[in-house]
Order: sequence, then structure tokens, then C-alpha cells
Amino acid sequence: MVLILIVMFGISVGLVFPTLSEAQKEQKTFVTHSGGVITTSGEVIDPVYSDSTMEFDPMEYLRDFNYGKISKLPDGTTVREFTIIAEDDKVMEVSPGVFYNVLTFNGTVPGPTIRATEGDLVRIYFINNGSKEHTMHFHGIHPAEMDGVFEIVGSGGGRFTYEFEAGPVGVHPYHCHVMPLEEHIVHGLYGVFIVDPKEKRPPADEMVMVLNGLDTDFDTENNFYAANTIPFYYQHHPIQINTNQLIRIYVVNMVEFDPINNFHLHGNLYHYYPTGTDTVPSSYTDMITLSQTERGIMEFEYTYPGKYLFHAHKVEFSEKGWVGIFLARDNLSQESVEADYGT
Ligand SMILES: [Cu+2]
Repeated sequence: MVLILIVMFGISVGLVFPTLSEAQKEQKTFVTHSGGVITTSGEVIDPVYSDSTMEFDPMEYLRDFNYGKISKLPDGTTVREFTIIAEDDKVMEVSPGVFYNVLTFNGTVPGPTIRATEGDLVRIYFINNGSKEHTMHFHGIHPAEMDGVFEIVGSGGGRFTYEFEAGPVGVHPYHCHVMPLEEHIVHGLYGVFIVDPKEKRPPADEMVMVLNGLDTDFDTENNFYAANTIPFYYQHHPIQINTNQLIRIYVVNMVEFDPINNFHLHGNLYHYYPTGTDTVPSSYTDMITLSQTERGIMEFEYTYPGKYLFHAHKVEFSEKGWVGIFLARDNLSQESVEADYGT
């Protein structure tokens, strides 16, 4: 009975999930990604850095789609050009007082969401301003030499131009493919590539959620989990949505080390399109399970206003940051929430 009262009290004061328990008590010594030797409990990383050098706003990232610089070929094909710069010296305050050495595409983790329509010519001007070798490897269909695996791009300003036809329709990750791959990925060199069908999907409030983990003490286990990098962000800053409006989420699992992740939605079910390659959903569910780089499109709408949790039903992950809230309202402005497809 006492236990029930304690649990009820916890819920009543909003402790839906407790904040992160202390990551590790035991001090360990590591060689950091930047080559420094540090001793840390996992709470403070790279103490040589005293300040964050990276600004990242998960709310802005959520609905930020980069359609590139658009032009046309003589045959009418749309060309979309993007410049992507890799860096590996940034530091991000991922949680209060927790500094993490991140590797970035265009200065953020994840990198920009690149978006094109099936059949467009995508051209990526890639510049490696990092201190290590990096590449961009896109999931999708393209020539071998555009795969970003064997064409290593040197540090200190190395360049490569990736060019391919956008396809297939769906949501795909892109990431660095230089060894040690796990390290380059877990430190942030990834992003999302959306290929829209020529016949557009129905209008919706569209969002991107990259499910990621952060190994802040370099022991090949994640200390934090998140949707879009910052643990607990969308719990403390609920995502505002309209009732009776279609919500479309492009979800990509980039968690390393842990074999699976999942996505549970409260008070609702969603239609799920694995990899987004089909226009007919494969399931209507409130739970999907995703392995490394598995991804898909979720569609749903809320009938009733209110606060709804979404989180990993792998409770360890939600207790370490992968949890958020949708705040559904009846009268939210429709402005700026519907995708314009950049056309
Ligand atoms: Cu790399």
C-alpha cells in the first residue's frame, strides 16, 4: 500500500521517468577521441574543454528539412546541391554538465536532413575539415564509387563530390564509413536522407526523429539515449501538435552497442511504413522494434487534446533520456507545420 502511494505521488508530481541515475561511480581512464587521456566517472567528459562549442536545438532540428540548392538540367531533371562539412573538434553539452566530443556534419548531431524527390539528381559537395579521415555513405541505390566506403576523404580540407539519382522512395540514413566505424558513428557522423515519391504523400505535420545513444565514457556502452541527441529534451519541451491533423514522423535508429531500440506511442496507434519504401503501411501498432539503421515512417493523428508520452519501451533507454511528450491542442496555428517539399 505504501509502495502504491509512493508510486502515485511520483506520478502526481510529474516524475514520469526519473532523471538519469548516476552513470557510473567508478572512475576509469580512457583515451578520448581527440587523443587526450582522461579519468572520468562518465559524468564529465574531456575536462580539457570548459565550454560547449556546439549549438543544437532539437526543436528546430525536428522540422528542419534541407532541400538543397535547386536547378534544372536541360532534360528537366531537378538537381539538388548540398554542401556538407565534416568536423571532429566540437564539444556538446548533451546534458547539464556533461560535455561530449562530437563529430559533426555541418556542425550538428545529427547532420542536416537532406531531402529530394525520387529521380532528382543529388549532388553533395563534401569537405572534410576534420583531423581524421571521413566519408559520407548513403543508404539507397547508387553507383559503387558513390558509396562512400573506399573513396576515403582526407583530413584538413579533403573533398569529394557525391552524385547520384535519389532513390528509392523512403527514409534512409547517411553516415561516415571510415574505420573505426562504430566510433565515428556513435560520436555523431550521421543524418537522415528523405526521398519523397513523385506523387507526394498527403499533407502532414512532418518531423524527423533520430534515435541515438551517447557513450560518454568510451566503454562501448551507452550512458544516454535520446530522440534527437539531447536526453529528455522533448519531455521538458513537449512537441506541440494539432488534434485531428496528420502527423508524419521519419524515424531512424542510429543507436550503437545495443542490438535493438523501439518506439512506443501513448493514447494512440500509428500506421507504420518500414523504410518508407511502400505507400501502403505494413502495420497499425503502438510499438515498433528497430535494429541498427532500421527506419520507417509513422503516421497518426490525435482525436483528444492533452499530453501523450512517446518513448522506448525498453525502459532502461527511456530512463536514460529517450522519452518525450506530444502536446495535442485543438486550436494550434496551422502555420509552418505542413511540409512544402521545397518545390
Ligand atoms: Cu568518420
